Amino acid sequence: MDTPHRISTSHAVGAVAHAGADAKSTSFATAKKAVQRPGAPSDQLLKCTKKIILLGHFGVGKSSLVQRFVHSVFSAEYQSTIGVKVDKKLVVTPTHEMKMVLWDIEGAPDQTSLPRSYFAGAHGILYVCDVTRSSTYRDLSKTLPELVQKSPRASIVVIGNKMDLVGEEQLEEMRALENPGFDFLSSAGTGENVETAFQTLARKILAA
Ligand SMILES: Nc1nc2c(ncn2[C@@H]2O[C@H](COP(=O)(O)OP(=O)(O)OP(=O)(O)O)[C@@H](O)[C@H]2O)c(=O)[nH]1
Ligand SMILES: [Mg+2]
Repeated sequence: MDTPHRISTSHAVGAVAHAGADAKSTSFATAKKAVQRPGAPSDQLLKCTKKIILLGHFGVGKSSLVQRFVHSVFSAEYQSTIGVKVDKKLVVTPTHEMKMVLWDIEGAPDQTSLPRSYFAGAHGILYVCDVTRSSTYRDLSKTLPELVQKSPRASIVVIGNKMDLVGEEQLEEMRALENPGFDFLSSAGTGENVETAFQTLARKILAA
C-alpha cells in the first residue's frame, strides 16, 4: 500500500476529477492534467460499494465534511457525534460508480481506543486534522501506522481541515512542510477540496 501520509502523484489525478464546490482546487499535489469527466458512459461503469471511515480528534470537522460532501450544506453549530452515523454517496470515477458508505465516527484523540467493528471491512480511511489545532496532527507519524495495523487493507487520505480559518501565509508554510503530512488542505466551511479528497480516496481504493 502507498505510504499513507505522503503526497503522491496519484493524488494529482484525483485532485481535479470533479468540478463542483472545489473546482478551483488547491490540493497539495500539483495537478497537471484536468480530468473533467469520467471516461465511460455511466451504464458501462463498474459498480462497487466501499466502506469509508472518517477518523480524527474531536471537533476537527468529520461530520461537517460528510454534510458538505453528501448534502452540500455547512453549519457552524457543533454537535459532537456519539458512536457512529452512517451516510451514503455515489462517486463516479472514469471506470467505476462507487457507492461510498460513509461511517462518520466519534472523535477520539487515540484511535486505538475505538471499537474494532468500526474498522472491520473498511476499504478507505479519511483521517481528518484541524489545521488550527496542532494537537490534532502532532502525532500523525504514530497514529497512521496504528491505523494501518488496525485496517491493513484500507487506503488512507489525510486532510488538514478548516483551511478557511488560517491565513495564506500560514497555509503556504504548511504546504512546504514534509510534516505534518496532509494530502490536502480542505474546508468543510467553503467546500474547498472536499470533493477532491473523497475522489482521491475512491481512486486510491480502486488502485489498491
Ligand atoms: N470554519 C470552519 N469550521 C468548521 C469546518 N469544519 C468544521 N467546522 C466547525 O467545527 C466544529 C466541529 O465540527 P464537526 O464536524 O462537528 O467535527 P467532528 O470532527 O465531527 O466532531 P466530533 O463528532 O465531536 O468528533 C463545528 O462547529 C463546525 O461548524 C471548516 O472547514 N471551517
Ligand atoms: Mg462528528
